[in-house]
Amino acid sequence: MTTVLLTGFEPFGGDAANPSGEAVHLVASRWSGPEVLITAVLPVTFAGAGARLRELVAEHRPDVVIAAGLAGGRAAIGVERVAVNLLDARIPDNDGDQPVDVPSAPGAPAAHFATLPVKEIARRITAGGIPAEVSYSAGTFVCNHVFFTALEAAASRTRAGFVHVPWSSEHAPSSDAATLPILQIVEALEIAVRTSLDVTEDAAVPAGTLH
Ligand code: PCA
Repeated sequence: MTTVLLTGFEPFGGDAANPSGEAVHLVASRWSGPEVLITAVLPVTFAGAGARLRELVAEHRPDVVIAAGLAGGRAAIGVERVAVNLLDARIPDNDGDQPVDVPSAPGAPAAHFATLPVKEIARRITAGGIPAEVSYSAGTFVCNHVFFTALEAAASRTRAGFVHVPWSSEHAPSSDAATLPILQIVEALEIAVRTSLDVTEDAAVPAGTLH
């Protein structure tokens, strides 16, 4: 049985809501298979999030792992391509921990690439009328840590990656914040999952940035 693990996060940094956590609940409630979908909402803690993700991967042995998180201020869905082996927290996590300049996984390589078809995912989300792009930095906070952990923990047959989402329109922190309706965030994650299951060769199109 093909299994997908899709995770989101709890609220953090003073926000009342985290659209990534809300969206994975909604994806689960709409899921009709035929693959098994496992969803979880991770704590926004360096100590807890990576460990929980490792447990979920060990328990369910997923074929696809997609972790999602909030990138407040971004206007588009960001399909992350690069996870760095670095924790450099600009704010404390929900435990009050603020690691600076320590590795996500001591002894591991400096970076890992997502093993999802990131360009095709961004292309299909955009084709669905939802703004999306390939992103080349997932930051250095808990999301990047979970992204790096997913790529360390995943079996070689497993495809793993990370999707950053904007604030939801329903819980915008201010009236001029960049947002997307939560239903578009849900649809974007569904497209990311479906594309990861169906597409083995990524699209050979340019998606990089000039700076
Ligand atoms: N976003 C944060 C951590 C949890 C989340 O949803 C990040 O981008 O690191």
